[in-house]
Amino acid sequence: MKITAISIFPEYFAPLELSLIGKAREHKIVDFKAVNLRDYTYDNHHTVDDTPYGGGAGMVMKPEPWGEAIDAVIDKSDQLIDLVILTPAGKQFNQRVAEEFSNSAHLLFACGRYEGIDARVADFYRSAKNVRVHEISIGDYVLNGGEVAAMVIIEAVTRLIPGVIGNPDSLAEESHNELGSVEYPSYTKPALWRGHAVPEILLSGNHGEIAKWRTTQGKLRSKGEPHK
Ligand code: JFH
Repeated sequence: MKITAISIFPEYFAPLELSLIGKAREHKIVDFKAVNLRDYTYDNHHTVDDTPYGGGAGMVMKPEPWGEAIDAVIDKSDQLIDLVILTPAGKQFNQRVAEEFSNSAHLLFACGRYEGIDARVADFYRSAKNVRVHEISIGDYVLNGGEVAAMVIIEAVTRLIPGVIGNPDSLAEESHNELGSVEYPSYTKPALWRGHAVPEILLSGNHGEIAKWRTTQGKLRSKGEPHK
């Protein structure tokens, strides 16, 4: 999978070189690149923003640098591109969307700042060949830009790619997870810690009963109830 992030702060993506994606990159499973939007400005001040039409506070990102930067990515690629535009007004990201994105050949993240990107950028690429546009929010709160949201999505997506995570069993279990139903509480040694014992059933060796208990616990947990 190819992952590209376009941003005025490409340094934000330095942590992606580490840990999970670092391993995926080493093994050539994921090829990540951060692109500096200002490299696609042609004025002396490298301007990326301007005042909003219709008035109002803040600045809006100009469409031209975005068009130039996105075109450069598209022109270098012979694959179908999933262009993910981060916005607080987008469709909410969840595990299902993560699974959908994990099948992508090329994820391209457009990470805006200020009050976001001129809306015509999304409109333009919706009618472009070999591009699917996704306007995505990671939750109902407002961030200062799309970079952190893109990193959240990249982490959720890359761990679903076979070979990225070290433990294949843990993902197989999650794949038939009806969101929450396998979210049972986990325990390790010691069996007694500060007066809190591990639930006895987990020490029983009865795998059928353990599976049933975990299902019940997962359902309670997804309703926000504490385990018993
Ligand atoms: C982002 C920002 C929008 C709200 C015009 C009317 C209301 C501040 C780019 C994603 C999630 C984001 C996110 C993603 C990308 C950008 C800041 C945008 C407004 C705009 C205020 C710029 C925020 N899930 N939360 N936040 N911003 N205004």
